[in-house]
Amino acid sequence: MPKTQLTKRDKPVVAILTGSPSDLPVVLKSREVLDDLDIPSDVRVLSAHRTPNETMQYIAAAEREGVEVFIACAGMAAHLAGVVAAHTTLPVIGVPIASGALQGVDALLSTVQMPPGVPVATVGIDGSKNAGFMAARIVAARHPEVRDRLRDHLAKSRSRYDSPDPSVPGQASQKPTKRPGRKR
Ligand code: RP5
Repeated sequence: MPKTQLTKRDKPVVAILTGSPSDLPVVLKSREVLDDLDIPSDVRVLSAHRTPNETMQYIAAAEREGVEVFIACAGMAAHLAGVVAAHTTLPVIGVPIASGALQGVDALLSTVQMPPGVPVATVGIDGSKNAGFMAARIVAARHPEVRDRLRDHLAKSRSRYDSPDPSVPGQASQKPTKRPGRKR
């Protein structure tokens, strides 16, 4: 078990890969989550189709440098997460990105339907935030302080429900509402 507390300034333990610069606005949401939890990460634009050699080299280097989990984001015929999973035994989280004619449905199916033995833990279309949280949960297995930070985060998100106030957006539904009766 590591002795020191993990901070953003340490060597990356999460590697975030994405297939195109055009994906970055969505992809960077997972980095924000990791930053907020003080977990060091590295973001790279690398494509399974356009830069396959560089992608493989990066995966090998990241493993050597102490990365514990990969997040791989791609749109359309999304092969990036699968390619990462083929080259490492570390956990891989796949994020299907909404783009092109099918707006992420193609990427979702490409990412989630992996053959047995080469798993990709797939989040929803554009589910970059949840990829960050899932990566944090994986990192927390080796870093207990991250588990504490995740617990704090969950407690904070629960506290929004402590005193429902209908004047606050999103809380109005806590008021008992009349449901339309069945017409007989
Ligand atoms: C995928 O194709 C990328 O992940 C991106 O979502 C999509 C389109 O890429 P660009 O043509 O915008 O580079 O490989």
